[in-house]
Order: sequence, then C-alpha cells, then structure tokens
Amino acid sequence: MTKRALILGVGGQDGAYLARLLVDKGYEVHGTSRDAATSPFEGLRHLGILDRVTLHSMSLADYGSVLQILDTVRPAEIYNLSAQSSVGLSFAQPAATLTSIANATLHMLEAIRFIGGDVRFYNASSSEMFGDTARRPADETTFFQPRSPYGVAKAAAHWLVQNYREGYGLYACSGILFNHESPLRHERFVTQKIVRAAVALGRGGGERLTLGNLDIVRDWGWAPEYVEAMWLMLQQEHPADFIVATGQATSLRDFIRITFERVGLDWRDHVDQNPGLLRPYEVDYTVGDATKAARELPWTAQFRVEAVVAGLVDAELERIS
Ligand code: GDR
Repeated sequence: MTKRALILGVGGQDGAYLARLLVDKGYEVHGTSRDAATSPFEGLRHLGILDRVTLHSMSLADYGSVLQILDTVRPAEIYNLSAQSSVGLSFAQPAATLTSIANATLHMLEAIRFIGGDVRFYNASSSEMFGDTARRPADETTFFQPRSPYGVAKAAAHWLVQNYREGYGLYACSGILFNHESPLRHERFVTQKIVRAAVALGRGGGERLTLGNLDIVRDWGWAPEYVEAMWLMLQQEHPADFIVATGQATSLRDFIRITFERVGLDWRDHVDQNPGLLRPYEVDYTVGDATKAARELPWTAQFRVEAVVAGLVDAELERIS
C-alpha cells in the first residue's frame, strides 16, 4: 500500500528535499504552508516536483486547522519542518519565534494524541539548543544551554516531543540537526550570503561582502543528505532522538577562504566586518557527534565542508549563467 506522508513547511529548504526523497520512495506526499494559494514553493519548483505534492493551507498557530488537516490527510508519517528558522531574526522577534516553534509543536502533538491511530512524528530540533559546545562535539546526552530565543524555543519543543513520547507512548522523535546548507538556502543565512557575493566578485561584478562575527565555528553539512536521516528516524522499531552532523569543525574564516579560493580570489581583499551585524548573544563554537546515527539508523554524512562549498558555488554559477 502507498504510504502517505505530511510535511509541515514543505516550502522551505528541508521540506523540498524531503518531499523529493519521499516522492522517489513512492510515497503519496502532502505538504502544508500557512497559505498554499500564495506561497511560491520555489524549492519544489526548483526540484521539479511541485506537481507531485498535494498542497494544503495550515497554520500551526491554529489548533483547529491542525486537526482539520490531520483528519483530512490521515498520514502515516508527519515531518514538522515549519516555523521561523533564523537565529538572528529570533532576537528581533522573540515572542513570535517562541510561538511559531514551541506552541506549534505542542499543537501538533496534541492533535496527534487526539486523532489517535498509528502515526509517526518527526520534529526538527536544532544544535542551537546546546548553545556553545565548549570545543567538544555534542551528542544526545549533552546539556542544553541555548543562547538565543530560537534555541530556547527549540529546546522547549524538544522536551515536549520527549514528554509526549514517554508520557503518551507516541512514536515521536527529534532530529538534532547541525547547520545544513544547499542551493535552496536563503541569503539570510551566512553560507549563501558568502557564496553569492564571492561568485559575483569572481565574475568581476558584485560588491564587497559585509559580515558580522567572523570568529565563530560551525559544523556545516549538506541538506539533501540530512533529510535521509529524518526519514530513517521514522523507520526504526522504537522512536528516539538523533544528532545529525558531520563532526567536522570549520571556522567562518575558513569557510570564506575556501569559497573565495574556489572563484580565484583572496577573501581578505573583499570582506568587511560590520558590528551592526553582531548578535546580542552568540554561539561561538558548535560541532556534533553523530555516532549514534551512524550506529543505529545507520546514517553518516558524506559531504565535508569542501564538498558543501563546491556544491553551493557550482549551483550559484549555474543559477546566474
Ligand atoms: P545559524 O546560521 O545561526 O548557525 O543557524 P547562520 O547562517 O544564520 O549563522 C551562522 C553564523 O555566522 C555568523 N555570521 C552571520 N550570519 C548571518 N546570517 N549573516 C551574516 O552576515 C553573518 N556574519 C557572521 C552568525 O553570527 C552565526 O554565528 C542555522 C539555521 O539554519 C537554524 O535554523 C538551524 O537550527 C541552525 O543553523 C542549526
């Protein structure tokens, strides 16, 4: 029998790649966004699968709308990839971020409990819950010490998922994803901002690149392969949470250097720092340990940072040519 999946936030980067993965696996894929009639669904369009996904309007802020969609679609698997995803924006919109992440997840869990049946639920947790990992890779037992309203909201949602799993026996789990990039990334995230600027400068145009904090370290992976880990989490005998990361620490300076080298430039000639882009509170260093995912799912990241940069630069060159 064809399996039916519901992807909340199918308009985003992860939603689009997951939709493609599930379509390729023969799923009947349904997806939601707040207003499906006006959403551009650029990711689905770019991947050529817009007509393979049944789209619905749903607001996770509205419990009634969640119930209606669950009752209509009756999915076997639900992936919650919706909500505000910018850490930077969460400082400017803390309350909206908290609502869009924590309350929204709670509405989903309550609706699943109310509707009942044999449904499996994946929730998008984030490495931001750990805050700074103090130069050690974080695993599933590492304490949460979030440093942004976004991280706090993700931690709240994470604990809700764990509570509903333990308390009500739901098949509900969280993937704790570290930074994951792709050509579908918006320029508001630093990798795409760097890649777009470097490629334009490399072609003799563009403007100088202005960034905030250059002293941070991240664990950058490749989004199209991270969605495979999401799917695998819902295929296990028992629900559990997993870190999804490469385990490789890269400084932002190195990310910029590798990107500019790829277009034949020395980054030091083209990059400025603007204190106005600094965050009020910063995660200086964050790296993940995905040993549990490698052992149990099994899943391991294939793309290291050089491959991530190459994939982003090549896609950008193709986009503008
Ligand atoms: P992040 O991603 O906050 O890690 O969250 P982002 O790319 O926004 O920032 C990464 C780091 O780069 C520093 N930085 C800048 N960031 C942006 N956006 N723009 C700049 O100009 C700039 N200059 C320096 C930031 O201060 C930060 O330290 C991402 C998101 O995808 C989340 O949704 C996800 O949960 C986490 O990754 C894991």
